[in-house]
Formats: sequence, structure tokens, C-alpha cells
Amino acid sequence: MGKSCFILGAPIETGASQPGCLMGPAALRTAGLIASLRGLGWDVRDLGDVTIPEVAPVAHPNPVLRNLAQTIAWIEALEPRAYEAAKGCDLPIFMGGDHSISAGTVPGVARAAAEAGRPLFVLWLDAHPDLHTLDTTESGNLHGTPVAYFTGQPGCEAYPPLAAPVPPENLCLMGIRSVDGAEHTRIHDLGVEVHDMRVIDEFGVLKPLREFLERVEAANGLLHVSLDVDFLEPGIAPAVGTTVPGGATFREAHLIMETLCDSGLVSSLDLVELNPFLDERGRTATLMCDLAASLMGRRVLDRPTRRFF
Ligand code: 4U7
Ligand code: MN
Ligand code: MN
Ligand code: MN
Repeated sequence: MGKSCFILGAPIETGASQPGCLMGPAALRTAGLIASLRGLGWDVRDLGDVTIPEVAPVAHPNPVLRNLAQTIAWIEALEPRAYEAAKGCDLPIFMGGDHSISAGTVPGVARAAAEAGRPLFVLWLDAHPDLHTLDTTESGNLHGTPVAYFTGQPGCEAYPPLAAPVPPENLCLMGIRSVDGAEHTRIHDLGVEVHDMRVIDEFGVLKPLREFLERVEAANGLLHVSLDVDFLEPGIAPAVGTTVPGGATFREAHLIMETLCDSGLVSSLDLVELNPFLDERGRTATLMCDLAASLMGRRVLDRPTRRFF
């Protein structure tokens, strides 16, 4: 039997400004995610979609916050499911839903990693750092807050307490090109590793990625990858509510996934922010599935697995 992969859907759209991410898990299934991974030799189990109960509103001093109660309920529902999935298979895939799913998935896999005595690292592939706290977000859209939360920043106390915060030095942000003032300050204060699009223009994706993977390997770490659709150039990935021009190209994105596959370090994956209502004939859903397939072993040609780092 090949390596095992659990698939878990988190149809959340309450963290985003526009509706539609609710349909993300269905679109990724329709695009053939499961069959494609099985074709690569993975033993795949679809665990279905997580749901939350109806919730009463939660008050907060920041008046712009949208759907705080729902987001807390999603975190409470997802954290234990992510923890169990991380313990139960080699590489769980969490299908969003907007990026607030990662406020549940990352703490869950971080708790499992801590129990296994391994440090968890996070590769955040996104146009945005998602480093707002509940106090600093100006849009009130909570998909902009997961990184601040799971790294344990003050200002996220309304979210559930964390069993295992991810140290900011275990983080790598790539593809960044839209940063708000409070996020900029936090990036500086925390000393987070950020490779913005300018870095990718200058050095390509491989140099910064290999350096980060070397760090993960040297620490005997596990690696969670969180792929936001808006990491990609909007021309190849239109199905997202937060498009920012100047994103990663088709080959840059695949090369990252192929290199991650070769590293053998990836232990969990989020596929997030896909809004099928905004897609064109399923092309973004298909691209996200193909990128997952590259991460899980698809190759243009067979070649010996070479570790360049
Ligand atoms: B995503 C934003 F103002 N920073 O806070 C905000 F630019 O998960 C965007 O990365 C957040 O798509 C984007 O609303 C969250 C904005
Ligand atoms: Mn994001
Ligand atoms: Mn984003
Ligand atoms: Mn700066």
C-alpha cells in the first residue's frame, strides 16, 4: 500500500468578503483531486466536509469584525479534526473554504507535531501575510488573521487558546505583494522570513525555497504548506475574491510543488480561497488540483529523486 492521505473539506466563507468559497471543497472534488492522487499511488480517504452548529454573536471591541462567532466555531470544529488527521495519515489535505480554515488546521497539526516531538514549520504561499490580529484588521475579514493567531500574537485572545503555537521563526511567507501597515510592523518586529514577489523576480523561487527547506530538515521538522489561490497570477487563477496582479506563474508554482515533493518534508497541506463562483470553466479548480498532484509526486518525466539541498 502507498502512503496515506486523508481529504477533509472545510466549506467556510465567513472569513472572506465575498461569498463563494463555501463551494471550494465541492469544486476540488469535481476537478478530480481524489482520482488524481490515487493515480499517483496514494491511499486516499475522503473524510467529507466539516460543519459547525448555529452560533450566537460574540461581542468584540473592534466593531468591524465580521462573523467572529462563526470563525471561533470553525476553529473549534477544525482543530481536533486536523489533529486526528495528522496522526492518522501521512499527509492530510484540508480543502477550503477561505483562509480562516488555517486558524483551525495549523493549530491542530501543530499539536500533533508537538506530541511527536517534532517542530512544525509553515510555508505560507499567498499574496498576503494574513498577519492581522483581531485588533488591527481594518477590513474585518478574518481570513486575514490566521498567521497572527497560530503564532500566538497578542490581540487574538477571542480565539481559542493554542496548545502549540508555531514559533514565528518557523514560518516562511512566499509570494507576498499586498501588506497592510500593521502587518508590515509585525513582520519587522517578529523577524518573519518573507520572500515577496520582488525576491522571486530577482532570484526565482528555488533559492529561497531551498534555504527554507534546509532549515526544516536541519531541525528534523515537519512542514505544513498553505496554498492560497491568490498566490498565483490572476490570469491563470481567476477564481479568488482577493486578486492581486503580479503573482506566481504556472511554472513557478509547479516548481515549488515539485521541489517540496522531492524534499519529502511536507506533512500537511491547505488548499484555500478557491471561489468557484468566480472561476472560468473550472480552470482554477483544475490548476489547484494539478499543483496538489505535483506536490504529491506527479512528474512530467520519471527522473531519479535528487536532493539539491
Ligand atoms: B487572504 C487584507 F486589506 N489584508 O485584511 C485584509 F488587503 O486569506 C486582505 O490572504 C486579506 O486572501 C486577504 O482584508 C486574506 C486587505
Ligand atoms: Mn491568505
Ligand atoms: Mn491572500
Ligand atoms: Mn519594510
